[in-house]
Amino acid sequence: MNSFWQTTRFRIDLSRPQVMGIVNVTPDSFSDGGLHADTGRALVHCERLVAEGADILDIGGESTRPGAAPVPLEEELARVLPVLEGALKLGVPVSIDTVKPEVMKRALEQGADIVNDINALRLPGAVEAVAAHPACGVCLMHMRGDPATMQQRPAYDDVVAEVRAFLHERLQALEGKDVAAERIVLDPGIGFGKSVDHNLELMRRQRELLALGRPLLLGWSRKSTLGALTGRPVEERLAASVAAALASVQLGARIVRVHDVAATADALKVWGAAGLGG
Ligand code: HH2
Repeated sequence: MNSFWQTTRFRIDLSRPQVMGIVNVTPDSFSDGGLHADTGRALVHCERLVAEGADILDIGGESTRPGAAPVPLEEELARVLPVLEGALKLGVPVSIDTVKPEVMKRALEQGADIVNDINALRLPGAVEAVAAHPACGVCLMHMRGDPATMQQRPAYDDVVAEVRAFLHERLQALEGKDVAAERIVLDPGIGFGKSVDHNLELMRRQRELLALGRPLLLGWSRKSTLGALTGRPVEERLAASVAAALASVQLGARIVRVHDVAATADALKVWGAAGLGG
């Protein structure tokens, strides 16, 4: 397994698990909608996450929670580009969380390090936007359907096999455009067109996805499957989220995408000191 993730400015060493801190510049995200919805507050949040130990910042301007309304291109650009500009000065890799090729292009022109696409670059022009860049990193995530409909009775014969086949196909699509494998990480997309049982099956059998030969990124933070397991509302899922991050690292993930950076970074330090998850 390659233990680096090549991105625009940084070759990220994955020998230590990386904490990707979530910055939602949205009024309607599922757990923190509206909290960082203007540039100034979003940048304060970025600085705080870096101080808390974020290795990577992930900036998104469109909520992907089930049933979320789509955001027009100009609105998404207006939300994310000013935050990206400030975040790029903080000394850590910055990722842009978008499905729109035009947002990817503009963000990459501005210097973004990584494109994180929950749609795995399936919109026309998205693969090309990444392939036109010499070195940016990319995260390809599995999603069944789209955010408007994805939680309506998701069904699979074998969720792990189907996620794996999908990610394999997307990896090949990028490699076919000469995007080097070391720029790419993969994500099974917890909660995106999956039932509680599907998500837990993906967790238990996560190691099967390592056979694709690329590092895994996992995003369990505050998600509803953790609510189903614990009976807790979204604002009370810190312990469950940290446990899920540790479990995913133990099962081979190299990047965890989280809201609660300080708690996750601390837990991973102890985990690492115990010789686990390395
Ligand atoms: N989850 C969310 C958004 N982007 N990207 C990746 N690679 N993996 C994920 O699991 C993932 C993601 C959803 O979480 P959040 O950003 O907190 O909520 P919202 O989409 O409502 O803004």
